[in-house]
Amino acid sequence: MSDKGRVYHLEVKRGEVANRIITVGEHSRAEEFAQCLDKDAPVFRLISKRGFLTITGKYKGVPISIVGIGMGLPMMDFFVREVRSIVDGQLAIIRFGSCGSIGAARIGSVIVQNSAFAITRNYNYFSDTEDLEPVSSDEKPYNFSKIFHADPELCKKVELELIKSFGEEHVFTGLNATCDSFYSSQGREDVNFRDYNSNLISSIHDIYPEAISLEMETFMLFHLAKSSTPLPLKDSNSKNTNNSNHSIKAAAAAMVFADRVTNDFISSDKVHDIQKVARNAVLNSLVDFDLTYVHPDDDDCVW
Ligand code: R1P
Ligand code: URA
Repeated sequence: MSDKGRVYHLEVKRGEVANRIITVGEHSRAEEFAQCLDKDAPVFRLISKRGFLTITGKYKGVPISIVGIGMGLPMMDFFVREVRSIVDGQLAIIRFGSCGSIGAARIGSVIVQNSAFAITRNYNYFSDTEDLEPVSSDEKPYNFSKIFHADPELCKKVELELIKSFGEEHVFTGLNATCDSFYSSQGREDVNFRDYNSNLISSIHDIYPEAISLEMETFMLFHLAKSSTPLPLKDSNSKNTNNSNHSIKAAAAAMVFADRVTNDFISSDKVHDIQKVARNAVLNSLVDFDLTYVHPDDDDCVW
């Protein structure tokens, strides 16, 4: 943190980020969400040198932030940890991203990711590789983590709002795989590299038959929410440290851009059509969610 109280990569300080946050990958998606902010309240905007875009304003009178973080697990880690360090009280974070579908959802549908596991390249496996075949070893080329869950209440709100906006037939809910590459660990074959991933999607179905989407950030959000230090309980004698008291509540949904079953890819016109409908649904679920304690409204806040 700088001597002015700004965190290193997002460059925001206390009072510039609200307790309720939508996080997206692209800046243009963040700006599309920002068009819904109340017109009669001030809007704060900051792009950091490292490419994080933070927009803070009000939606239906409630302070919210929209943060564009770019792509991948480390960017989610920077965002969650740095924001956590400068906001008092509980955080509700909804990721609205894009994904590939490995199940019944076709392009243009929306997937509510109620849980996630990580698929990471096992570097050790590749260190054993000689010429074209890996040396026989017990290692597997990709590691699959355990499953981490969204906050059930926030997740349900997101699901219900999306169903209200898109209709039940276009909204799917299920397990997501967060991958450390768009290519190798999502099972995209590339003649330029020996990735040993031709069976990856069938391995996912063997290990987690309920997995329906692939993307690159949601697992880290759920994992950090679960790892977040519980807020002090109002009743200080209670030993309850269960999930309900975690300082970060998280949920996620994603538009299906790539259909990995039919090999279709979405057009940019369709993306805008979905975002225009989804943004209000996601924002409504965020402002409707109760938080136990929020950053106090004071003169240092941008809202
Ligand atoms: C890959 O194209 C990117 O799209 C998905 C993946 O998670 C990855 O970040 O999400 P966003 O659309 O939010 O960036
Ligand atoms: N984002 C991903 O990570 N994968 C896809 O296939 C589409 C969007």
